[in-house]
Amino acid sequence: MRIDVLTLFPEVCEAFFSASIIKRARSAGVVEISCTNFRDFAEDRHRSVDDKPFGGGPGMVMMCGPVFAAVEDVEARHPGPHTRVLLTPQGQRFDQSIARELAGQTHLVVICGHYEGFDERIRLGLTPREISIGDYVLSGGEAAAMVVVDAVVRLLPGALGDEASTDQESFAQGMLEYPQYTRPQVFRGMRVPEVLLSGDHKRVEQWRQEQALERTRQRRPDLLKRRAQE
Ligand code: 6GU
Repeated sequence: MRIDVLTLFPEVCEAFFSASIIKRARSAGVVEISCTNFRDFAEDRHRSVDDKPFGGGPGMVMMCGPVFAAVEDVEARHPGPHTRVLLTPQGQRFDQSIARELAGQTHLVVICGHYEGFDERIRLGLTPREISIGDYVLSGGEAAAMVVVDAVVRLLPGALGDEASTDQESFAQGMLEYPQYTRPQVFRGMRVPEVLLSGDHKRVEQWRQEQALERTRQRRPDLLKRRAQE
């Protein structure tokens, strides 16, 4: 898979994509990620990427020119099917099933806005898939791009190495994770549950399932309802 992230803050995104699992996935050739600055596609000598809204009002609006030019440039340099993703609080709420869908694509072109919003013709002309990461306001799409790219990349075959698999994870199963413990067996009087020390894999598995179910029931009953409907 290839991912192009188009942003006004490529260094911020690049730093995040250079650590941990994403770094490893890139080194392993599982994903190619490139961050591009809209400002490199500005059309005036001030390198403008935003301007005041027609009709007045507060804040600045991302201009069409640099956004269209940046998208068209990365797509021309990497022909083939591409999936345009626009990060905006007005988009569809991101979840694990959207992450899985995006992980099945070959080239994601991720557009991060900043300022008060995008010129509407960016939506109309580029017809991107619009995604939000939740019901709160961020100052820009960069943090959302990191969230989406992280959730997608770790689903790509080979991203987690041979040892791990994502299909037993929280949300993949439509449930929260069971409690985990590591050394020491007793910490400040708190003991690791006996079953986990028993060496009885069947009992351990059963305990974990019960714990996951109970935790989901208490904290996220909505997930169980959704699971029942599927
Ligand atoms: Cl994708 N962008 C911004 N600016 N704010 C958000 C968001 C995205 N998702 C939730 N809030």
